[in-house]
Amino acid sequence: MYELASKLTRPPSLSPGPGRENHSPLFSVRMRAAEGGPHEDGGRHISGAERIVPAVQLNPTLEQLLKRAQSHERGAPDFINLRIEQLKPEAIQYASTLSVTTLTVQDYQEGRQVINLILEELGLKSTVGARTISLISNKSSTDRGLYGAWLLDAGTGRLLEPVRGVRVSRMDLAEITRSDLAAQLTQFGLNNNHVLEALALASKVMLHPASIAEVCWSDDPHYVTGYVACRCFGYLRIPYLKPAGLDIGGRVFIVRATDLNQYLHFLTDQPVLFTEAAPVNPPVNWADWLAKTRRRPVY
Ligand code: PML
Repeated sequence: MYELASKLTRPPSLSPGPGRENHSPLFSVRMRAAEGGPHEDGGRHISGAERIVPAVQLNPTLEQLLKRAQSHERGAPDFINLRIEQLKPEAIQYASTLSVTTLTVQDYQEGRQVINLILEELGLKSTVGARTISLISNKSSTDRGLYGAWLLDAGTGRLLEPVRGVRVSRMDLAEITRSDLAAQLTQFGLNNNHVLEALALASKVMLHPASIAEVCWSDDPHYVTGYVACRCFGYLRIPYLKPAGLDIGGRVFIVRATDLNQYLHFLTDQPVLFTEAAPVNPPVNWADWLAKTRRRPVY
């Protein structure tokens, strides 16, 4: 089991990450694409991605992100927003990613039961798990405008503002972390953008003490894997969480009572660069994992 050490303010002990060793400025590059107009005007979400790169990487990064927006299996966007912002060096937080473990399941029904069991291990009521799964699985495939995560109150299971969802922004893996993770993930055939980007996002969300857990599965029709992330168990991948071919997926952050504005500000505005990678563990059957897991009621 890997417990993420709190590294919100501590500078990284190992790799400094791109830009820190030569003091070249870092830029946040964000892409979001939709069909039927911008997301805020009700466009259907097609694709989104986040990078933090030094100036020399801006051109190739823009090219990669544009290509991704234009070649997504969810469709052809008629709205693409590419945004570049220079980051203040002192504003960037450096951190470690969560550890990664794949819990094997037989099918998506079993996968969804495992989500419930993990959330119960964290001390959450079964109604919170049920509400989380129902929110994601009942999201309409034509739901326009919603492309961020829902926030759910950990105690009541009630949806919090903004009900249209929050997009987590300004996080990336430093090059050295990307290579380290690529080497580790390759051993298990998992070195792909879905895993790397979801891991960076979940690791950022879990840096905030109000975050108790995140549950997500992809809205890409042929990507059926999802995860539960939390600080004590790390990033727990579940290979099947929906039937293949379905373009319904989403994210829910289960949060304790907190200053919501400050929480949203952290998720959307705080730049976080992951300069260390926690271990990627071998896959394990979910029941074996659960039998060896110590209950961690954090709520
Ligand atoms: C997404 O890419 O839309 C979410 C992916 C979630 C699971 C990624 C993984 O395989 O770990």
